[in-house]
Amino acid sequence: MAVTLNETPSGNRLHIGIFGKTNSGKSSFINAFSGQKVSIVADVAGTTTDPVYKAMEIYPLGPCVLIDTAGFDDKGELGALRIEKTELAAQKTELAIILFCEEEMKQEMKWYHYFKEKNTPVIPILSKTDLYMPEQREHLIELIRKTTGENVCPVSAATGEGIRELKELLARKLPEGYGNRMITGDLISADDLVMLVMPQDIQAPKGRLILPQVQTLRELLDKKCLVMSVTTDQYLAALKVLSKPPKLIITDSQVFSYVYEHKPQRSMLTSFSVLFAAYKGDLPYYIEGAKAIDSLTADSRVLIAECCTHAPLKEDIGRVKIPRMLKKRFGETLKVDLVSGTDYPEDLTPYDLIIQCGACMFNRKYVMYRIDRAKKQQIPMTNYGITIAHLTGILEHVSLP
Ligand SMILES: Nc1nc2c(ncn2[C@@H]2O[C@H](COP(=O)(O)OP(=O)(O)OP(=O)(O)O)[C@@H](O)[C@H]2O)c(=O)[nH]1
Ligand SMILES: [Mg+2]
Repeated sequence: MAVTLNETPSGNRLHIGIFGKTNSGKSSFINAFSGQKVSIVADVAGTTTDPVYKAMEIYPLGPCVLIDTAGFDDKGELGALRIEKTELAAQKTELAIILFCEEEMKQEMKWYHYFKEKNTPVIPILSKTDLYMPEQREHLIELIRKTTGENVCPVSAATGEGIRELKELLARKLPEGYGNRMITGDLISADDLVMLVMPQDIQAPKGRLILPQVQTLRELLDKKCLVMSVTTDQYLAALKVLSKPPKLIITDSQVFSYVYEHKPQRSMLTSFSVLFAAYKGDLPYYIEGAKAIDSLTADSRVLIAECCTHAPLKEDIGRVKIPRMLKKRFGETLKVDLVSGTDYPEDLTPYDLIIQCGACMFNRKYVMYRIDRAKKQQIPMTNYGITIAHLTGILEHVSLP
């Protein structure tokens, strides 16, 4: 949970991935599109190796992350590593731009189908249009249109042709429901009093708030709710001064039991993790996954998937708290493996359960990709907050968005 207000959190930005052969002009395109020197451009195949992630505001799209990737046709061992990174970028991509540059388009179409299968909108581009004679250009546009069944956007990074039109097209192609997802669902509406219990402990970044708190606060303000934020030690004092109980209390899941024990009867209670489980993932699957906790034994193996790569602190929730709770209940021999960042095993079958963090660093598309993989291999999956709520016996008392 290391994302803070003043950094460039990418979890809630529209991720636009740029894909194409080596030398098709991806990096030049991203530079022209952003009006900045984001990526290195060279007349050598394989210039871009690791994907480049550039966060920026694009009118009329709003906050986005542009992802420049390595070309498809990378060969050799290093090539395989690059392709792996390109695949990771593809898993995060919510809107794909594929650069076509010649009649041969086998790889381009492979990626086109990959995105279509995942319901990710794709825009095919004919790149470097300044290099073609008019008939050749029309011929290629028609060929790409016929093969993909999509309108083709002709673009030249050299002359700037097509860039403005493309931005408008992107806004029209936004993924369905994009920007409409609510963190708090219909739990509350205007004028409702909402209390946020947000311990600012050693885990919290100095002088800042973590992203889930920032996003929730912003949404509540936009919804015209009356919001009160307290640290855990001020929770009881705050309840005392209020003339009526809060309609909803949203708490950090680490102090869930305490907040539940002292909550006014009429107040609904939920946690940031539960809200984000629904916002970023598949809440019904997570709740089903939490039930699988009860069938764990001393021989079970659990995977904890942490998205942040922060230096682990004392009492770290994924490394210390959850493993301790599980071992206490099912025995010290229960095995817990932890992966962090974008590491996530291909083969999940050795595990009886996967416990995912709140994923504030990642976008919904990527989290859903992880859940999908767990579903395909029939492995139950849940997240930190829901695990804690289940283990402390309060999941049934939690209000779901
Ligand atoms: N004439 C013209 N040349 C272009 C255009 N876009 C890119 N180029 C040239 O094509 C070459 C490759 O461009 P890059 O942007 O590095 O291509 P890339 O797809 O990022 O290549 P890799 O990173 O190696 O996969 C460079 O020499 C660019 O100057 C364009 O719109 N018009
Ligand atoms: Mg490049």
